[in-house]
Order: sequence, then structure tokens, then C-alpha cells
Amino acid sequence: MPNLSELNFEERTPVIFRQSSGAKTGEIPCRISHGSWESLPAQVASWVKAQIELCQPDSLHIIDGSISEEIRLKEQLVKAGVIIPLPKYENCFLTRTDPKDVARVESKTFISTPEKIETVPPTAEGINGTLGNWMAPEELDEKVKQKFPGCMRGRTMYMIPFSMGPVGGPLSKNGIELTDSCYVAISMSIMTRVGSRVMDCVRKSGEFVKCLHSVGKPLTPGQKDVMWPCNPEETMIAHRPHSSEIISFGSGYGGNSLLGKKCFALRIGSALARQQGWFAEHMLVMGLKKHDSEERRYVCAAFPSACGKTNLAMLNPTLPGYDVTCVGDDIAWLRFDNEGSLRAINPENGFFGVAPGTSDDSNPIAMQTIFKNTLFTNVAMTDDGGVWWEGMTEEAPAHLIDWLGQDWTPDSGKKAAHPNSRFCAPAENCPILDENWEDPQGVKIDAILFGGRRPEGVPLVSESLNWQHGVFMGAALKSEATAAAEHKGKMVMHDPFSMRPFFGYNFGHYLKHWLDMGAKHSATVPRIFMVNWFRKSSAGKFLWPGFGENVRVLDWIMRRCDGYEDIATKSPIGYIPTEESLNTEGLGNIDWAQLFSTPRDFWLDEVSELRQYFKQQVGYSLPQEIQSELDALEKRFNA
Ligand code: OXD
Ligand code: MN
Repeated sequence: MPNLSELNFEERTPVIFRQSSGAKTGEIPCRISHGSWESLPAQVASWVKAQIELCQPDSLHIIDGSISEEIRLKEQLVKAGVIIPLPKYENCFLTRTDPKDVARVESKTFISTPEKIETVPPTAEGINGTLGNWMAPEELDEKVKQKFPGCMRGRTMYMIPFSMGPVGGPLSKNGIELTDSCYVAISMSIMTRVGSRVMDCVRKSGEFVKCLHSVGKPLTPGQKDVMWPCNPEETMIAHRPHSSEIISFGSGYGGNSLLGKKCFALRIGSALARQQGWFAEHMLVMGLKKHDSEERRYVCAAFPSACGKTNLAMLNPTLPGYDVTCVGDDIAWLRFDNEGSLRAINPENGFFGVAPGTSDDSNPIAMQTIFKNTLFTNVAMTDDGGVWWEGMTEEAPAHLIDWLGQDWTPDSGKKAAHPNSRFCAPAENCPILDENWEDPQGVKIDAILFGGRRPEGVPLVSESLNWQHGVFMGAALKSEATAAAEHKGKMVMHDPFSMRPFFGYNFGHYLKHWLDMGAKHSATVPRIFMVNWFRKSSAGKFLWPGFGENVRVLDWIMRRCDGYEDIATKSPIGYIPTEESLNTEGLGNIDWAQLFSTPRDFWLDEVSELRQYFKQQVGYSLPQEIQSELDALEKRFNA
């Protein structure tokens, strides 16, 4: 085990807590193992005190965000065997979860509002809704009463003040997560900005999203802990958008427990965004510059999980003369500024990416990002203290310890890394991080992309006819299923706006919000495109090489944004490139006809399937404009 205190860390955040303006010494509700109770603002102290009384932890550790604290916490976890040092790299560690706790659990994720219609659209009779789960506030109160009393006994509660977006920025928001998982505390310190600076902001604004998380496994005195405590039978991830609260129980994994990410930045975020006139979206943000042009252009892109979002965000362009930068790989908060430009920030501070499939071929930039200060979860370990996963190298090492901690050889007949295994790496490691990535005002967005894994029928790229048609494209988004959630197999599933698991309110109202915002800013809205890197030939082969070659598509998109009208022709599904307008030089045989065809039968089937989907899943919450777009699409195919 390396001596962590000897590692060369810079102190990141000074440990300053302002003198008492709030909490009283006499009110200290449990032993404080780190930080000072008196330094907490009164409204924070009163909420934390109530949660301590409910969960009954042994002690409270107030996260200050310093490097010395990080070292101590990691030392503690290494000693307990919860994280394993990876001596091959700099300050990297590996965790193995309980095999029953490996992904987001959508079926146990709820939004709680007084009225059901606020949360989910009305479904047709006998049809199960797939656009979120509602829970009545009284039922949630009851569940909290059943699950949380005493749930942190024998454990430390970590209090994590965190900021989504640059600390104090006009588009940023603060949260405080209380968790009994030290792994979560460390991961949150990578994925968000944490510590005293944030607490100072909370003190000034008085506003924060309340996030309570427990692994749901209290310890009795003297009871030995397990490596990955969790309680899958009792798992529940609940959100109260009206009071900006998140309550998560039973799972320590990813989006279930790192509450700044999907829970706050998307579910609570989207509900706040609707009220306040902005968007919280499951979108990457990237910059693209041609060497001979002055300006860097930015696009954001919504792809369902497992469609190569991180790969696109870190694209390594194969065409000479292009330079790509990364602002974020998963979430964008977007707001129209006073000039009417749509501007985006990445509210996160790190990458929580799917490891399998990441390689020097598929994402060389990610491979340069993830071997320093990174926490890996459920990947395999090599004999020289490194990591490995399927797809990382063509040939697997002769021996590994797999994600279950067992010896593994290539003939074991099972996967060495879990398909949803992850790296959790600081954004600052990324060699192509955009110079404006922390601009508190955000970067100006020129284009919005939607995309999914569509083996059939959907061309490589098409541009919407206008904003309303673009919103329809987002509403109609589908993709093959992912390992990031609990689904199995390769079914093509609806994932509108790639937000299906992440809507914080009724999807029909969400569409209306998009339509209204577009109408309000009609002169300045970005163009909207649909992309599909995954179309297959009739022989089952990918028609497009993808990865770094996707810059060719982005180049066409940017030229469209620059107003080049003659590089596209109108098809029934939108504008598609004219054959000579997309640079395919050096790619060999590209079957243009198959790649860009819009087969009438396929699209008429698509229309009727969408009609049924909207009817069954969205009912009267569907805005009339979306219905009209569907009718118009059908008409264009029948013209
Ligand atoms: C993720 C996802 O980013 O599932 O983890 O979308
Ligand atoms: Mn995601």
C-alpha cells in the first residue's frame, strides 16, 4: 500500500469556515469528527440536525474539500479494503461493488408531487407508464419513516457542500449531500466542486438542494462491515421538486448515490429550469474550430446512455485542420442570455464514464484523462496493479482479477469488467478541456444534436425544418437499450431527448416548455440536427466508421450553421447533405445511398409506432404542435 501522505498533492481549497453566524454549540446533535458545527449557517444546521436525529449516525464529518482531507479519507478506505490502490498509475484506486448494486435502478426512482399529472403524463388504460414514476407525498413520508430511522447507526455521516457549475456562478446551483458512504464523499469531490467555498455561497444565498443518501445498512456495536454495504431490496431514489429535496436509500452506485448528477442536475434541475425559464439536459457540450476560422463554435448533443456521448465529447478529429475541445460529456444547463443566444455550462466537475469499450482507438483522449486521480468501479485489475476492461486492448491479458475479485483468464468464459463499470476522473485531467469550460456565463451554442443507436432507417445526419420540428425529433428519439440501467438485451427503446430516465416533471409539459422557449427566442435559436452513427447495411455491417470520423458530420453541421444553404436537400424527414457536401475523402467505400436513404415503409411504420407511443404514454399532455409534426411527417411521405 503506498503511503498516501507522501504523494505530491497541491492544496486545492483552503480550509476556512467563517465564524459563527448560525448554528449554536449547545445544539450539536452528534460527535463532530471533522469540521466545526458552529460554522454552519443556521438553515443548514437545522436541516442537518433533523437528518442526524432521523438517521442517528455515530459522527458527522463536514467535508472541507482540502487535499489533506482527501488523502485521509482515501487512507481510511484503503485500510478498510474498500478501495484498492492501483500502483501502476498516479493516485488511482479501484472499488468493487456488491454484484446486486451495479447500475441505476429506474424502477425504484420516483418523483413526488402533490398531483400525479405534474410528474407523469396520463397513460392509456392498462398501459404502464415509462416516462417516470410518481409517488404521493404522503406515501414518500411514510417510506422515509420506514427506511431512515437509525439507518446510519454505527457509521459516519459525511456532509458534502457542493456546487453544480463554477462556484458562485450565475448559472450555478448549490447542494448539500448527507451520506453514510465515504466512497460517495470521495466520488462527489471528483464529480462536483465541494467544500468550504461552496458553504460560503450557501451562507450568502441561503439556497441549497437538500440531498440525503444512505446505503441503508446500519451497524450494530462491534458488527464487522462489508466492503460494499447496500440494501437492494429497500432501494428507493426519490425527489421532491417542490422543496428541492432528494432522498436516496439502499444503493451506493453512480447516479443512485452521487446525487449531484442525475438526481440534482437533471431531475430537480429540469423542474427548476421550467419554473425559471432555462433547460437542464442530458447533453454533452463540445467546441469545434477550423484552424483557418477565428471563432470556436459549440454544439450540445443529447444521446441516450451508451451511444458514445463521452467519445463524441472528446472526439479526436481525423480530418486535418480541426480542433475539438470538451466542455462536458453528460449534462448541460442552458439559458438564453440578454442577446437571445443560448449559452451552456457543464454543471459537473468530472467524468463518470462507462469503461468497457474505451480504448486508444475509440477514445484516446479519455485514455489520457483517466489514469490520474481516478476512482474506478467494477473494472478488472491487472497483475501489475493497473486496470483492464473489455475493448481496452484487442487481446486480453493472460491473467486478471475480475470485477468480482476472482481470478480470470481469457478462457473463463465471462466478462472481466462489469458492462457498466466506470471511471470517475476529474475534468481537469482532460487534455482537450475547453479554455472556457468554467466560464460562469457558459459557451454560446450554435447547434443542438439528437442521436441514438438506430441500426435501421435513420440517416447519418439530418437537419430539422425548424425549431418545432427539431423538438419533435427530440421527442421521437429512440435507441438500443443500455447496460447503464437495468434493461437487458438490444431492444430499440424510446428515449425522448435522452431524458426518459431523468425527467423531473411531466414529459408533455417538458415538450411545451421547449416549444415555448423556442417561440420566445425564435430569431436566435440554434439549429437542431439528428445524427446516427450506428446505421447498419443489409448485411449487418456499420455503414459509417464513426469515432474521429464524426468530425466530418460536425463540419457539415457547422457549415449549415454558417448559412450554407446549397449543401442540403429537403427530404421528408428534414434536410440531408447533398452527396458532394460531406467530406468522405479517404474513407474508402461509403455506401451513400444506404447511409442516407429514408425508406418510406420504415418511416410510415415509425409514424404509426410514434402515434401509438404518444397516445399510450403521453395522452392529453402531448402538445398539439408535436401531434401536428407527426401528421406532417406522414403527409410528406404520402405526398
Ligand atoms: C450515465 C447514464 O451517464 O446512464 O451514467 O446516462
Ligand atoms: Mn448520462
